[in-house]
Amino acid sequence: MAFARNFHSKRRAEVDPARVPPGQYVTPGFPVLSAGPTPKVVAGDWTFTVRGAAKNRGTWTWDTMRALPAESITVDIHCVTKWSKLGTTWTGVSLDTLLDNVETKAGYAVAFSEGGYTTNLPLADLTGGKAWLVYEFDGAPLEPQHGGPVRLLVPHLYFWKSAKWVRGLDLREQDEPGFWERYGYHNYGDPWREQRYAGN
Ligand SMILES: Nc1nc2c(c(=O)[nH]1)N[C@H]1C(S)=C(S)[C@@H](COP(=O)(O)O)O[C@H]1N2
Ligand SMILES: [Mo]
Repeated sequence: MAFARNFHSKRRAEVDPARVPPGQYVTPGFPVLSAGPTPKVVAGDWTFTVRGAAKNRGTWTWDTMRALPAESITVDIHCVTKWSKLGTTWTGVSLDTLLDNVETKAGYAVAFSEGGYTTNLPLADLTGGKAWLVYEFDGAPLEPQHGGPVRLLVPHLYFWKSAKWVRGLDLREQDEPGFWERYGYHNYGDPWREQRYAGN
């Protein structure tokens, strides 16, 4: 028992509290949170489409996406159900790279996924080195339950904005709530301001 207590207090002491947003706890695990069943998405059939209010809309396949410059990033992630996971490492393509040739007046984007999940973000939160399309977690292909083959990663917002099985972006001049946002989750979702639900 004494060992267990020491073990836990030691683990807790290793966490830098400055990295944990208000109301969150740190988990060493990697919980799976999905609103429905895990869809079967085969990498060879996967496409990513930028559509909506833009010139130069485009579609990438697995191969054309993988041919783009890749980055490895290590970031902390924060779920609105209060778990945070520190120091997660992902590999993927920056949204800056994908949106480089997309000319748009749109201020907003709705990310859409295989299976019908959507989530909305200001376009400015997808650019400027803040968001990626990722296909590896911890050096291995992203598991289907975590959104493989490809998910969105937007670590500065609550993790529901990181659409799993992402298939594209709908660019919009007007903001429109996505799946959880329509159910009362906060429209923006900044974990540092504890924007969990509408009205927070
Ligand atoms: N397509 C899709 N993406 C999704 C979800 C979902 O249900 N479907 N859940 C969101 C929520 S609420 C969270 S916390 C994270 C969970 O990702 P994980 O299962 O890899 O931990 O995915 C987000 N992206
Ligand atoms: Mo979540």
